[in-house]
Amino acid sequence: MKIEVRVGSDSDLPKIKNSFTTLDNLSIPYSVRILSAHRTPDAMSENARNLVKDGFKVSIGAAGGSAHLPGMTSSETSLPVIALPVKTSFFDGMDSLHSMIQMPPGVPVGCVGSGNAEGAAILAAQIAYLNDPEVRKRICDYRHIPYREIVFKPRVALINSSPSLEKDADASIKLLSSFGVECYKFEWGEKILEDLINKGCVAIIAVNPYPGKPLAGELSMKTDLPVIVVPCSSENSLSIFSDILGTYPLAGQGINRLMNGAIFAAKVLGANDEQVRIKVEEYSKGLAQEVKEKDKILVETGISAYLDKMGMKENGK
Ligand code: RP5
Repeated sequence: MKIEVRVGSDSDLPKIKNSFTTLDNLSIPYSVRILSAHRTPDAMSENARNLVKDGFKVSIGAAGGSAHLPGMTSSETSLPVIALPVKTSFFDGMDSLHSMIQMPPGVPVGCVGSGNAEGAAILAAQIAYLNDPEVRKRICDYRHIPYREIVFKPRVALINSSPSLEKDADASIKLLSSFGVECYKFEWGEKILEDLINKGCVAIIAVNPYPGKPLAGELSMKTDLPVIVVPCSSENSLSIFSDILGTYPLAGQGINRLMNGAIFAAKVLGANDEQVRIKVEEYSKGLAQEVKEKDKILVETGISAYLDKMGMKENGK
């Protein structure tokens, strides 16, 4: 079994039924668990830590309200975790989505729109079976999109037409290379899909700087290659979520979180390439070590000395 679906409560099950029917229609098996980030944190973490050993390639974490399940799961596994915000009675699931999406640097999830259970299932299938032509053909038939042969290599496309994220784009390419993943840069254009497939890319990171235009969403409707979208903006407007708020099978990242998009891409490829996965695992251990060292210094020196040492002003950075 390659796909796990975990819900925070049994009350989520009827609300994400489309995930199950979609996977059933694709004849793809999956395991379903009730694992709450808040009510059963130990069981939730332990199961997340065992996902790789148990043969899974991807997990869908569905939860509502203060929806920390996918983020906490991602903290405990090198596999990609798809965050499925469950619709709630007060804010139509926007509370769930906002609890999930803006993950801290280094620990990404791929977030779909609230209630987008079908999109989450399709995305999970596309990730788990990226290197399986037979299942890819089934997915393409189901989605009424043309099947294109690929030779699986850890190679991703980065579409970025946004100068404000240029530095992050270069840093992302460097980071991906340290994971053994090649990354080619592209700009948005008519023939983008053809161009990146011709280059041998098998996953796509798309920075979308155009509020209200779901460019990445539209791209995801033409291909079964996993598409990761990074909304990019300096404005406070919900229209920058136009990709994520649709019903597309997209792995949405936090605003301007391009590096997380790159790490999520590495997790997607790592699910299909053990050497990449091990590198991602080592990277996460390094992140944890950094935080532990900072905590040690803080405890030993106190707040003022710590802020001085780190070059941080007392009222912010
Ligand atoms: C979340 O709290 C669950 O994912 C669910 O969406 C919500 C409510 O849970 P119940 O009170 O219905 O069990 O953790």
